[in-house]
Amino acid sequence: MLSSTLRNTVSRGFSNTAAKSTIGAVRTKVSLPDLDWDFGALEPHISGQINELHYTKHHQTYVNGYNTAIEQQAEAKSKGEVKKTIELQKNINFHGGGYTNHCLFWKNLAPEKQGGGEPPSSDSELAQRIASQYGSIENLQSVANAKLAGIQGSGWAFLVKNKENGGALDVVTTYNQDTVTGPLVPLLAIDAWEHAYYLQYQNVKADYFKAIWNVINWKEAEKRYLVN
Ligand code: MN3
Repeated sequence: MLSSTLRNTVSRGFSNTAAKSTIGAVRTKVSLPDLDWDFGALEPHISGQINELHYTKHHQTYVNGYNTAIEQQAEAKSKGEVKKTIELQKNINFHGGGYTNHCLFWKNLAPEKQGGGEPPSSDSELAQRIASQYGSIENLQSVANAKLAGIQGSGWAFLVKNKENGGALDVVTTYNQDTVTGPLVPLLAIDAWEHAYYLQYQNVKADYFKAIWNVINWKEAEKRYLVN
């Protein structure tokens, strides 16, 4: 139930961030997704304090910012204010990306008691793809951690499936709240903003990147690999 609610919310976010005309369309406000676990459930890898602030403050800000920008843009469009309409698109992309990325992030994390950190089943398509491309899940994690470490400032790393390349996997990074679009289907989203780790890991972000694999929800990544 929760997962289908979240999936609906995520897909709604994607369709809203696509710059299609909203004239005459019903604008649905986005809201925070339900979490499948308590704030403290990812400890010791991610502290409860981080999760609480991250979800109730940071993610909420993107929700609010997106809803506001969509309303403002609809108003600007209705008045024929082209310059303002274009300017507001920046806010829509930023907050809509932040909203979407965090929905992916929460869902692709799970407490160890709920399967967090357990690699995908070896007979799954995803596990076989990882083995053929990276040799092992450990190698994939090393590639991802190196890319995460290479982000200068705020951004995200995504494990993606490229629909235009036979479903090949790749690890891509984005800056700020840019999300992945087009043929790139996000399987995992990892938040590399300081707010995601600083209260616990301070300046040693490499330790956060290592630790997060203990709470990665590979079951969710497997689902995303198959569904999309
Ligand atoms: Mn964040």
